[in-house]
Amino acid sequence: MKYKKIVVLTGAGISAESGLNTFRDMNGLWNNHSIEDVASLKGFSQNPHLVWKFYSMRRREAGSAIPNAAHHAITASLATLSDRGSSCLLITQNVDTLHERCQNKNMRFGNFGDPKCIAFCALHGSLNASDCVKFGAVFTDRNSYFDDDGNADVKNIEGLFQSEKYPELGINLVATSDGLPLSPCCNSLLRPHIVWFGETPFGVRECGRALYGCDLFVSIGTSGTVYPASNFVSYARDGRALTVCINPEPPANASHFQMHIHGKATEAVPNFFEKFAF
Ligand code: BJW
Repeated sequence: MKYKKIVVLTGAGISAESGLNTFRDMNGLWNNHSIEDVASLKGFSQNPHLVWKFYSMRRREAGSAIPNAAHHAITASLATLSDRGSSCLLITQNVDTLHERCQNKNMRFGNFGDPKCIAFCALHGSLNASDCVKFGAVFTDRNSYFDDDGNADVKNIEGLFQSEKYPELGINLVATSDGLPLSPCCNSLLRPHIVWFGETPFGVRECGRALYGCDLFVSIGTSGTVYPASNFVSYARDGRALTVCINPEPPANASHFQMHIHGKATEAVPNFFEKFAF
């Protein structure tokens, strides 16, 4: 086995061929609002309707997308490498849950350090959950609260939230009359379970530890512009890993990589794992 400790990082580009826009495709703008306006706590505090309209649209788009050949190749390759004794970590900046949907009965994602599985970290959160703004309780929630025209869309809302902490509890949905979802625990607003600018990403400490100790780091479909993910390549290099970048164009942090594969994810990723990683 060539590589014993492997870390793969993905960004929006891996889901482009599943039909989901990258942030660069959106030109950093959504409906004349900057991404920072809809992806910050300040933006949410100033205009929760705007933010929920944006994430309702994102939930609908991600819900109808399906994983592509690149998502499947990563899962299958890391599962094989893990079966053969390598320790593997998949970190995604994406919130679209397409990696998670590649799990099957032979291969499930696990936590950091779980033996015989692929460790998985959704660094920037997930579109499939919401948080209570007051207590931080996390609820499974795939609802789209506003339709394409920006109107409150309460008729299709699932009437039940599930708390990951208390899965046995069925909790009835409450929403304000103008469509904003309220937390089942205390009636405060719910917010999307997303890491916004200025907030601490999930699992950074564990990711850092894995990056310093890895011998292969592969970055796929990310522009290398958003910290801390943009620095992961440097952590891996400090630990003397081979660093590989798969992207159609050089990302902002290109100079930190030793190997560049220029191409689209659905072609370049399966090729890379087939020819190089085993
Ligand atoms: C293809 C392809 C194909 C196309 N195949 N590829 C100044 C002020 C305030 C803050 C900062 C500041 N300077 C730095 C900061 C920190 C800030 C930051 O980095 N800001 C920069 C914009 C400057 N970062 C943070 O605030 C982060 N938190 C933080 O730093 O906390 C402190 C801390 C750190 C560590 C430990 C403890 C504490 C939080 C960042 C949260 C980012 N959130 C977002 C939005 C939420 C998610 C959502 O709504 O979806 O996450 S921003 C957005 O960017 C999203 C993405 O996950 C992220 C990365 O984007 P990505 O994936 O790279 O997409 P694109 O579009 O940029 O690139 C796509 C690439 O694909 C391109 O290269 C294409 O070529 C390629 N591509 N088609 C393969 N077919």
